[in-house]
Amino acid sequence: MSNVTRRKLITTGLATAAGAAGLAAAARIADRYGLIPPEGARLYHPGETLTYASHRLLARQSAAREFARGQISKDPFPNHAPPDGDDYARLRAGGFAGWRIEVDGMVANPTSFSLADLRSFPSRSQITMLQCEEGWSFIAEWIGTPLSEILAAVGTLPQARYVDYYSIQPKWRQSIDMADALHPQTFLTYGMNGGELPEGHGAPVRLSLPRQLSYKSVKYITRLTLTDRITGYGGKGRYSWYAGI
Ligand SMILES: Nc1nc2c(c(=O)[nH]1)N[C@H]1C(S)=C(S)[C@@H](COP(=O)(O)O)O[C@H]1N2
Ligand SMILES: [Mo]
Repeated sequence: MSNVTRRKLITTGLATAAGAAGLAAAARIADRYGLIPPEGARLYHPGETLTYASHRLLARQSAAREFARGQISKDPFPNHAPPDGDDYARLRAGGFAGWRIEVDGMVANPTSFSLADLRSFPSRSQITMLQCEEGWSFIAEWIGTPLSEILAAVGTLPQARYVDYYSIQPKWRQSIDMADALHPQTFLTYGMNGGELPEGHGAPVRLSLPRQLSYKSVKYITRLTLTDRITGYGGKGRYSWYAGI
């Protein structure tokens, strides 16, 4: 091997090694600052990592756009497959008086909330866009209680890092991390466009997460569990965990 090709071989090798080491260092730093979504070690899943990292970096409080009342969509589309079984029908027939939202896991005071309980917390409204992963969207006013109010009331323990949430429809189980759970635009939503939340849109209560694709905005919420790890979520494989937009 001539000197020139040998030198070229070494410099190429060094550059490659430096590149790999650089990537590994970047991965370590990104991980240390909580910039890699917890869905596996996904520095190599650039889209997901980028939205997660930029949401976390952008003041840690990046907000979804809010719209004017006149921009509310005329015909919001309920992507609706009604909950099957008798339970939902029975609860609806009773005006949802018997509906409960259990909050348990890593909390000081596990609590079962009725809708009346929920309504006794501060009520907020926001006009935001619901954006489905399939490409359609609409703008609506969402009325509810910031999830942070509920988490404060039950005494979230410091080791809690995620909120798992469950629907009366078992396959719509999802999870978010504490940054999203405590975000001021994250609501437990019970009203829409000035009225009650319609059945098709998740009555009596759904999550609203306007910074994420709307499959995270689970309808017919029955339970929230605080955990220190992601224990599972619906649509794994088809839907990514974070889904930031
Ligand atoms: N329980 C439950 N939550 C759900 C769904 C569902 O079918 N069941 N669909 C999800 C999807 S994919 C979308 S796009 C939105 C649709 O919200 P909408 O019905 O209010 O339009 O709800 C999300 N939350
Ligand atoms: Mo969707």
